[in-house]
Amino acid sequence: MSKNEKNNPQGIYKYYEKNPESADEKVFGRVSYPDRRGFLKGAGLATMAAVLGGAIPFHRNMPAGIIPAAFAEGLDDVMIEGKDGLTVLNDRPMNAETPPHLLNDDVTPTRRHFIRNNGIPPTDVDADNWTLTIDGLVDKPMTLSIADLKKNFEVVEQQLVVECGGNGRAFFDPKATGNQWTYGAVACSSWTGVRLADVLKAAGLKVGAVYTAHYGADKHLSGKADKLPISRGVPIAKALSSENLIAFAQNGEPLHPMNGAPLRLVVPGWPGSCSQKWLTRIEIRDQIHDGPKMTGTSYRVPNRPVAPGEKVATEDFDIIERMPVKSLITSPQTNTEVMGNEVAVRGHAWSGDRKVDKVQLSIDFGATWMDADLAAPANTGAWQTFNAKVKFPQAGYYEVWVKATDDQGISQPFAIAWNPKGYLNNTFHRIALVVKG
Ligand SMILES: Nc1nc2c(c(=O)[nH]1)N[C@H]1C(S)=C(S)[C@@H](COP(=O)(O)O)O[C@H]1N2
Ligand SMILES: [Mo]
Repeated sequence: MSKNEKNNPQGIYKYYEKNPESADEKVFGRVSYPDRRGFLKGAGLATMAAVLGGAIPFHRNMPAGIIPAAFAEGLDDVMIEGKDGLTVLNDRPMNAETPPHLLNDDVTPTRRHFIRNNGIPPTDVDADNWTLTIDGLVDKPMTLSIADLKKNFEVVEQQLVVECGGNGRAFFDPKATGNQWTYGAVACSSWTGVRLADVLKAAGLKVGAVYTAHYGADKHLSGKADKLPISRGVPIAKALSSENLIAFAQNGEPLHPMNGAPLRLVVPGWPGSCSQKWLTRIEIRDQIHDGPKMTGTSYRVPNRPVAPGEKVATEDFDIIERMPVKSLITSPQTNTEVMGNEVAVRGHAWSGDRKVDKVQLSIDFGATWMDADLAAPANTGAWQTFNAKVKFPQAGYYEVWVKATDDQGISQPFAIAWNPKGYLNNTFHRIALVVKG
């Protein structure tokens, strides 16, 4: 649903009127249904019953596409099977973010992991018969099943940050087109898989290898089989760094269908778009990859400072590589009341493929800052959790601001470095608190 529809429960009904089956598919996510009453069968029915708080005795009578009246409010919480509390920004393709206070866990539970889709996800995914092909500039092109990957390579589990390059776009002025992500197009799940580097080494990179090219099984929004929604890649040096995984499990379970089941890349610290979902092929190329969303101004920023709203020639854009230093307050939730004069503040900080050295908080609009306690990352590519006790001098309205500084001494800026496509907003996160004293 669009933002407008979200605030207007009628929207969902209109939307179902047009095409109930595709609405079911989008609203309830994973679908493999043989007939019109799909979401009322199997997992869909169970989910719905759980959400409604009881079984639906007459579910066989429910026409396709009917929306239980109980869903007219709080729809955001129930829209996507296996997800909980996500805010839907767009339904075609499905894009949903996580409110900051639901990202409070050190390791993001799958149900809280955001969804960023450029196309139509594959349905009827068969993990047992899934294959990954490695080809292009390699000595030994290969096609591997998931079982082959597990058998032939060391299996590792790592906590890895995935953040969309457009996270924070909603705060651009002038506006940038695209999904209006606020804070929650970021997550740090625990991923299990094999190292991309190990697989590439086994295939043997040939002299002249420059870039990877990633391909997935999702379809272009037009539905045309020969058009890809997105196919990005990374320079060989980045591909060979040991934190990148070809992952088949998320938090100890198969990947969520919307997070790329049954196989995906996880390239932490770089734009999420490098982490191809529903991964089927990695091609090694002798040039910078030129697949969809690699060229033009996609995932690129001007190579010089520009004024807000300035037009920038396409040749003046550079491909985004590492993501910038950033932090997020995940507790307390913004707009809560604080009883007493003290509150425990908690959150996470991360910086591309660097470490964060320092996290600071301010309650006086940036005049003074205090250091928070900052934990080490669980492993390279994980975010770092911070904690602080914040005292307020008197009752009243406060904002808590957070600022992280990485191991190169680079801090978050106060103001957005505006760019035409709305990428890389790493300004301070702020929460509002009313202190009751
Ligand atoms: N096949 C495929 N892979 C994809 C995408 C996609 O649309 N199709 N979206 C990318 C983008 S832009 C991001 S930010 C991440 C988001 O991962 P998530 O949806 O699991 O959170 O997936 C990336 N991988
Ligand atoms: Mo993204």
